[in-house]
Amino acid sequence: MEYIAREELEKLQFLRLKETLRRVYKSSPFYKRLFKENGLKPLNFKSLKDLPQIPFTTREDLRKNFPYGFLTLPLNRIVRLHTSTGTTGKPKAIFFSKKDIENSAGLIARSMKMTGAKDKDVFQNMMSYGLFTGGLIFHYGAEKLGLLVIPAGAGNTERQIELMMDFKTTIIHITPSYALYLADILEEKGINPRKNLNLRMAYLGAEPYSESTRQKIEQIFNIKAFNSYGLSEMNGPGVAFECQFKEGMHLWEDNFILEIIEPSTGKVLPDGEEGEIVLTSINREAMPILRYRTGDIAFVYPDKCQCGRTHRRISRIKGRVDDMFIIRGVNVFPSEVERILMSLSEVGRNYQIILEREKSLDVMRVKVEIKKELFDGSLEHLRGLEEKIKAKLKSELMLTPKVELVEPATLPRTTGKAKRVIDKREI
Ligand code: DLL
Repeated sequence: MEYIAREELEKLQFLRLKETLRRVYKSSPFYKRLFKENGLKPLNFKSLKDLPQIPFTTREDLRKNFPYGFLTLPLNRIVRLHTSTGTTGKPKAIFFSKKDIENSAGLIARSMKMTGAKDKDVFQNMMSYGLFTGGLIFHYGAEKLGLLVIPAGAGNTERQIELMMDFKTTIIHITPSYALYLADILEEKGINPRKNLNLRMAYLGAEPYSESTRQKIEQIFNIKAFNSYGLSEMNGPGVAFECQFKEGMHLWEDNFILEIIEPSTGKVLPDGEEGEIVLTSINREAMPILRYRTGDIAFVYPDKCQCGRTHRRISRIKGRVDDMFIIRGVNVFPSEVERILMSLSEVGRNYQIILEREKSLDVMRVKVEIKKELFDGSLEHLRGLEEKIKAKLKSELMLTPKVELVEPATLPRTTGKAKRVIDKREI
């Protein structure tokens, strides 16, 4: 399936799309209504090109129809739910049939195999088990591929280290911010991750991070780190994954139809142009979602991957449409700030962006942890560095930030998804 000819892949996509349209038209309360309101009938879809006739589905739609408004199966056919917390209100609840669970495990197994995972590997899953998909969905996939799975979950870092050492863990699944936190704790305990651990790979995902952060993690642990993308609404992880060439993530197009749109107009953009990822699940039973606006910003690589797989690749996620903030007219993605900071060798592993208002002007203050080796009990001798960071941010972002250096390991650390931006402007 990974190397299927494009033409065959598109044929399969259309078959699965038709099946999905029939299913939602017949049984999903939300889509029954939507199709009726827009005069749409599954029979009228003659090719993939007809897909844009369907209006987008948004997070707001999921929220308004919470909890069961998207289901296409009765509850006796549903075996699990996961949720994803939004910024406000109720979480989004996503349901799985037995086949959906089996299928999502298959996509994880396929992704892990692509990176070179073997059944003799020891896999420590350091993402939260429970309502979050990063734990269980990945777990089932790793088991399917036959690895020894340690269901460690997130947090309890000392215990994680003990597990890694006792069982000689070779692969970890972890958020990039937790990986950096883990590195801090290992350092504090005098354990050298390059020598005292047996890691060879990490799967990093669930939040935006920069290429420099990936490289930092690879260097600290002496491993290969692969980017992994997904969202609860589309099973969770296993939507797109990097291959050995690590240039973009292959999005599994036999399961999802990929579109990139211009966020303000909804216009579909050609490959190569940056915009919002829109996904249609075409291999889900319990709760297929059509043309879902993910909010995630990326582009599709227009060329073929050296590995020969035919599923198109999406770029590293730049951020979410709603993470972007505007300071004095300049649009800033937190991931841009991160990329700039992490490219400086003096910068440590953590940072925080604070947005505030000074005399009715918006200001971006960036707190930056310095590298441990530079800290001698005071920050006084580092004024020059402060200026350097400020100048670098200013020249790349076109806005003048305030920069505040802080001691290593003093900013809040997380074992899950990091919250980097604190917006005090409304208060
Ligand atoms: O985070 C699923 C997941 C678990 C993906 C484990 C990868 C690994 P949600 O909690 O619903 O699901 O959050 C989905 O997280 O829309 C993106 O904004 C962000 N995200 C996920 N993976 C990446 C990534 C899981 N590799 C939301 N890079 C998505 C950047 C990511 N952002």
